[in-house]
Amino acid sequence: MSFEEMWADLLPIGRDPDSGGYHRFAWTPPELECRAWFVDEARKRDLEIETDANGNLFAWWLPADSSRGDAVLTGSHLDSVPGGGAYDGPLGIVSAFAAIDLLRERRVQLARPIGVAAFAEEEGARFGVACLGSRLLSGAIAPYRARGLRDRDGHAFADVLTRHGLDPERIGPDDDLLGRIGCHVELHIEQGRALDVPVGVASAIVPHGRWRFGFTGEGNHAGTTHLKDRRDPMLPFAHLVLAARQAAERHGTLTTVGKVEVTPNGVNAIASSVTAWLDGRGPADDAVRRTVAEIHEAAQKAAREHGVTVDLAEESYSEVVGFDTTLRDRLAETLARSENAAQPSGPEPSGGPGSVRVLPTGAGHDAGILASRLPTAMLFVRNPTGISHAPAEHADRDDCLAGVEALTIALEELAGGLEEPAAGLKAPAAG
Ligand code: HGY
Ligand code: MN
Ligand code: MN
Repeated sequence: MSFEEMWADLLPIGRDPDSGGYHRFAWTPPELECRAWFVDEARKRDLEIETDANGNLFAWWLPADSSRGDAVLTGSHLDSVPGGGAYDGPLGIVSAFAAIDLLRERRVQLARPIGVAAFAEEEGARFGVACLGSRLLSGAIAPYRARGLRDRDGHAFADVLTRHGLDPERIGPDDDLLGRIGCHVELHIEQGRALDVPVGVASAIVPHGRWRFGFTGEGNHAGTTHLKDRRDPMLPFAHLVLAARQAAERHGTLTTVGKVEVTPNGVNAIASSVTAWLDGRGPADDAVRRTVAEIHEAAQKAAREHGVTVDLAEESYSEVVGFDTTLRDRLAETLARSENAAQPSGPEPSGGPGSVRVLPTGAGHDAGILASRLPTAMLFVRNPTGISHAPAEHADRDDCLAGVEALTIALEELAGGLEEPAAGLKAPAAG
């Protein structure tokens, strides 16, 4: 099954035929269909399939001696943001299976296992917490808090797990599983305009978080309630949105209010409450913290002026992630060597990490969460549109294949190592 064939199989799942955007929310039919695709591809490759207590999926290629320790994990996530692009998440998983195929074609003998992960609820689009599966696995979120998370229809995360054969009382950090993983390399589409060559290596993830603002006023009739008698939560909400942009400009950060829920959400009814989510990111923790504090003050001031109450909850926050420099440089050097090796004869190849783009990102990833527990790294694939979390997100076929080649080289560097058996000896069956 080539990269293109796998990609073609996955592409239609959960895609809105009108907008072209994806709606693959954790444990909903489209994402379950993606999970089934993952299991099918793993089975085709005789990989050992594992679902951890948190609902993260793993497919393991074991070395000939069936050892399980010090594994090199790759993969990404299958879920999407509402109306998301095709590449954010799935590119890392399809590339991982394609890389395993190439390693086998090249008869690479594993010195340690290679795993492909599909982490659960990376986008947090259903239960509100980004990287929920990897946060649970690494102990970055308390299990009781995760159990209580609810989706917009009121379904509790615990009940959804139960419905899919998992025990919500068993969710949480899994030191045994983490203990089997030596390092993690996630391949992901680059989500901005930062990469002008097919493949790059990540240096860091900037601090980022999401906050929920709840404005409570008084529902009333749009046609019979005088302005002076209103306690309309829409007004402090409007101040929040404008204050977010102004604070971002002041502090050199990025703020987004992309999700809002209005109750009762009627044309001729003054809202009784408004819930709005703020996504805040920036080059440094204090800049992000100051931005959010200023926005909160502005929201409180406007709420007071309109007889509305406002409450604020931090739903998730990730401090700056500096990827493992040894792993990062080893990947960069490996890719540089292969690039140079691949270069036609001509000017002396530059070699060394300098010849491979190393860049930070403003997007969060499971590799950023796992970085607190084990050495992690990321490979980025160029996105010519520079758009992500939207249908226009794109990676050219040649760049996707360059990403597969880079991942293959990286996995061989990290997990390969046994010499090809002497001619005539039977190569151990692929584990
Ligand atoms: O929101 C993010 O940065 C990531 O795409 N989950
Ligand atoms: Mn994303
Ligand atoms: Mn992603």
